[in-house]
Formats: sequence, structure tokens, C-alpha cells
Amino acid sequence: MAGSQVTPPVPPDSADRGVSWWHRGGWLLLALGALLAGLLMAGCSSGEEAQAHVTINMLDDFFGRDLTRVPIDTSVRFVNDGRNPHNAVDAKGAWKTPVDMKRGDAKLVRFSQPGVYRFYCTFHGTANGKGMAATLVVGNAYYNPAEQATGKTLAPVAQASGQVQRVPQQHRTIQAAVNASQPGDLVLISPGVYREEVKVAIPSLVLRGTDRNAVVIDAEFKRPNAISITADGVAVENLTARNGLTNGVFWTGVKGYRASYVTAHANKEYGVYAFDSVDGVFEHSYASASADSGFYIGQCNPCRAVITDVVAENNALGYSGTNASGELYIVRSTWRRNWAGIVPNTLDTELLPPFREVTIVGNLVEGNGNPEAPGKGIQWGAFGNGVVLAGGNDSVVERNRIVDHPLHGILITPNLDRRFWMSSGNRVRGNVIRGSGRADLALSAPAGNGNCFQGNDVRSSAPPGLQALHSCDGLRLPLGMDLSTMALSLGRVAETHHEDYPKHRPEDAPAPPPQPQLPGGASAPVRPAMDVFTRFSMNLASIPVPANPDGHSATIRKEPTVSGVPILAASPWQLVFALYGYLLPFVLYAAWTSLAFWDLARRDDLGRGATLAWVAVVLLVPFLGVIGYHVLGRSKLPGWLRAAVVGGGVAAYLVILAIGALLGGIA
Ligand SMILES: [Cu+2]
Repeated sequence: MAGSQVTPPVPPDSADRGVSWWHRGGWLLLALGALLAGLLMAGCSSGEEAQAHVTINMLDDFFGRDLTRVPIDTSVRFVNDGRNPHNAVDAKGAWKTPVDMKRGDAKLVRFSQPGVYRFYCTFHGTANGKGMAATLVVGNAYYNPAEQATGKTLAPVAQASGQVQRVPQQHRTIQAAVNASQPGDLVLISPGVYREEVKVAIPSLVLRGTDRNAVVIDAEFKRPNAISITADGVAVENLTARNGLTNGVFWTGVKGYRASYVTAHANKEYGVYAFDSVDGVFEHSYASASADSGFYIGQCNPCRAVITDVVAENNALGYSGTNASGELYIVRSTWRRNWAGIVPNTLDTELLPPFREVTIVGNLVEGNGNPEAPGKGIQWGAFGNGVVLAGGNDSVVERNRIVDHPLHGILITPNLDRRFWMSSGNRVRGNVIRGSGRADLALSAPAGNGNCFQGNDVRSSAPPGLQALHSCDGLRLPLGMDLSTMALSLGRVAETHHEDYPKHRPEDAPAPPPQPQLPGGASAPVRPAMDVFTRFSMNLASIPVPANPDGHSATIRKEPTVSGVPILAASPWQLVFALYGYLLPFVLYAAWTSLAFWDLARRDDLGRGATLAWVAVVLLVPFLGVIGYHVLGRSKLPGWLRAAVVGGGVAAYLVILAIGALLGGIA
């Protein structure tokens, strides 16, 4: 206390006021920073829109789904993604959107009463269901799609009827054969190119081609889908579905579905797609040149579905599954040369977020990072990764072989939509990963609890030591999260916003190679898609890591990195965000520590013991120690300065991250 005489005595109350000013001011600034970041991340949308809703797209000139089922009190967001003006008007006049919705316009309509709502666009459809028209079923309202199509109430059946409807021998079109069928019938299609959209509202049909490669349903980029299915229990086998304005084969709102030996090629959204559907299998199928994903199971819980023995190549995403959870297995399949391989994800634009309990086992995931594949902006953020878990929980990634990816083999990351979804409780074990440009395993910050990595045969991770810091059985420290990975993703988001990504079209993709035929061909047993999941036998534990294809070794080398950023692969946008995200915390930490020592050295109110104790706290407790000193240490530095340097630094970091996100994620 030798210098006490040079320090003017300060009345205790004003000293207290100084401390409490810091408490108020500093934490206020911190809280403001966090709040600002939170607000930016939440976007400028209204509260209602921030909640999960279901989206019905308006395209030229059709609605994205023939049938949408929602629970009571759901908001439905009608959005015009076409070029023409559209609207949605209830056929009985109960509700309507604005009449003249332009491209990009959206309207939320909330449905609180159960019922079957048929709606249409007044420009391109009629109230009695012709042209641009679709159906919305709210709550448990009774709806049998067959009634609308045939005037008859038809229930699904488990057994084949023994009847065969032949195309073109008995029926000139596939649609005519479907309309003439009873549940349990086989619609058997001979070789030919069928230029129609087949709408299936009769349950338990089996649509089968006699030759997978020569029976082609071609939507000619004029019709929404090759096949659209709204009835339960329908199987599609041994044919090719191509050139859909949206999808190749599409099930919506059904119980029981199956695709076997199906080829889906050059569809503008998805190849083989099940939405709001449960109890299904996609098997021995092939999808290429989809501008969104090859295979997609979305909005279900529990999904009770299996994807097995499929090949997805040259799509934006091999597999995408938005808000698809529970008893969902993606196994023994090949995902290669897409933008990204397997990407379960969480979005607010569909119901049931976040995704959870997805099991990904025994897949070969190879060379996803193919800029020649068709794609759209929304998937660009996933480019160059093998497996991405984007904002979901409690999923399992085991015994996959993952080779040659410009960024990561397996990436666990938060996903930003209208809300910010963190990933937690995911288990990554026993995978073999080679040839990742940035890291074989990556955990992007911020991440929730319980993500673990164990027994993976890998060469690198981001952050380093991921398997040691986040093991499944042993040590799990909340330290191993990597902010630079998040920052790198924000760079991608900015690129998307600036339309700075490759734009290849499904139309220009090379034709798919011939694919193997359904065993038994035309005379294979007829099995309607009933209790598909229960009857599918699979021994998960017996699925091994797949063999190395043609024994080749990885061709992508780990890239030289500077401050955590792969310098060759990074675009200018990525460099800006990644360098900032990587460096700023170190810069701040160094500045706070220097300031604390400088202050401690000049303090005369502390004894040697107290000073050394603070030095120890600052040095030994990462980040929090030095923040603790500035907040609680009664530093002689002016409160406003400490508030600006500590609180402002943290706030700046959050704001920069949020602005990066805002640039492309929400706008
Ligand atoms: Cu219209």
C-alpha cells in the first residue's frame, strides 16, 4: 500500500458506482451484442414466419404438390417461385392469397379448422380442379384421393390382386391404365418413351417397366413430375423417370411407398422423393443430374424408412433430408461426384424441425465436390463435403468409407434458417476417411452437447484432436469446436448471395449409363407397398465398411492452410470470413491479456499475493480468466474503456458473423 498517498481517496459509494457502472455498462454492451447478433440471425421476419410452417411453391403453371397434409393450426406459406403471376384461392371461397402474386411474393395462411381444402390459381386453373389446382388436408379430416380421381372409395390392400393392366397393349397411356386399375393390380409397361405425367390416386398399385432402361417416362421439362403419387401403398419398379420440372418419382402424404430398380435422371428438383410420407424403401435405384438432390426423404417423424443399395451421382446433393427423423436408415449405398454427398438438414420452411435419429452406415461417399453437377444456390453451402449433419441431433454416422473431398469428410455444423439450429448428440464412429482438403472430421462452432467422434481412421480434424477432445466413451470437453469452419461456411453463404457458384443445368447433363434390371423382370412377384419397413429385414451390425473402389488411393491432398484456411480452395469471400473468424478471437485475447497485465503492473491497491493470484487467473483460465479480471478485478482502467474493449470486441465478433450470415442466409 506504499502508493496509497498518490491515489486520491475515493468515497466508497463512488467506487461502488464505478464497479456497478461497469457491471451495468459492460454486460449491457455484451448483452446488446448478443441480442443484435440474435436479431440478425433471426432475420427481419415476423414472429409467425419464424415458426415452422409448410411451404407450397407456385411454379409455372402448377403447385409444387398435388396433396399437402398438415396438422390443425399450421401456417401454410404460399410462395411464387415461378416467373408468371399466380395465386391460391379456395374452391369454396373460404380463403385466398392476394390475386396477383409476383415472383418471390409469399403469403402465409393459417388453418385452424380441420377440412379438405381444394384450391386453384385463377389465372391457370379452375375451381373444379383442372389445370393449376391442388388439395390441402388439415387435421384428421377424411380424405381418400381415389374418390376425387375415380368417384370410388378405395382402400389399400396388402396382397396382389393378380390383375395386370398392360401398357400400351390394353391402355394407350400409363395414366389410362392407372385409372382403370383396382388396388393390388400390376401396371406393366412395355418399352417406349411415355410423354405424360402419371398421377396415382389408386392405392396399392405396382407400376413396373418390363425394361428399366427402355421404359422411360419423360416429363420433357414441361410437366411437374414423371410420376406423382398421393395414394398409400404404391410401388414403382424397373423404369426410368426423367426431365421433371420438379421431380422424377414423388410420393406426398402417403403411408407405404417403395422405389425398386428405378432410374431418375435430369429432374429439376429431386430424383426420387418422399415428402410427409412414412413406411417406405428406396432400393437398387439410381439418381443423376438432379438440381437439388438425387434421393430425398423429407418431413416425417418417425419416418420408418430405408435407403439401401442406391447410387446417386452428379446431383447437387446425393441425399438431402429436411426435418426427416426417426427410424431412418441410409445404408450400403454409393454417393459420388455430387456437390455434396449425404446431407440431412433442418429448415424452418417445412414442419417437424429439427432432424434427429438418422442412421448412416456402410456407405461409399466419394469425390463430392464436383462443380460440373447441376445445382442451385441453396445447396452451395454444402459443396465439397462427404457427409454433412446440418443442424440436427442424435444421429449416427458409422462405418462409411469417405474419400476425396475438397473440404471435409464428415462435417457437423449448425444450420441457419429463420432460426439457428445447432447440432448435438451425434455419434461418428468407425469411419474410414481419406483425402480431405481441409479436414477428415470437422465440428463447427457453435455446437450443442454430446457430439462424439471415436475409432475413426482419419488423418486430420478441425479442430485438431477432435477424437481426443470429443470421444464417445471417454473425455468430452466443450473446447473442440472450430469457429473458422463456421466462418468458412459464411463465406459460402456470401457467395450464394452473389450468385457466385457454378450453374449447370440438368438439361445439359450426360445420359445415365444402363442400369441393372429388376430380378425376375416382368414376372417378378407383385408386392404392393404395405408394411414396407416392418417387412424389410436388415442387420445393421453386419454391414461392413465398404471396400475401396478399384483399390485406388485418395487423390486429394490435405491442403496447405494458413490460420486454418485452405489457401488454394478458398475464394476471396471465404478468405475474408474465415481469416476474420479465425484470427479475431486471438487478437482480442491478446489485447485483453496485455491490458490486464499493464493494469496489474500499475496497481498499488493490491498486495503481491493478490496480484500474483490475478496473474494466475488470467494465464490459466482461457478467455474467462481475463474477462473475469476486467469485470471483477476492480481495474483502474476506466469502465468505458474496458466495456468497449471486452464487450465491444465480443459484440463485433458476433455482429460480423451475423452479418456474414445475413448477407445470404436470410435475404
Ligand atoms: Cu397460376
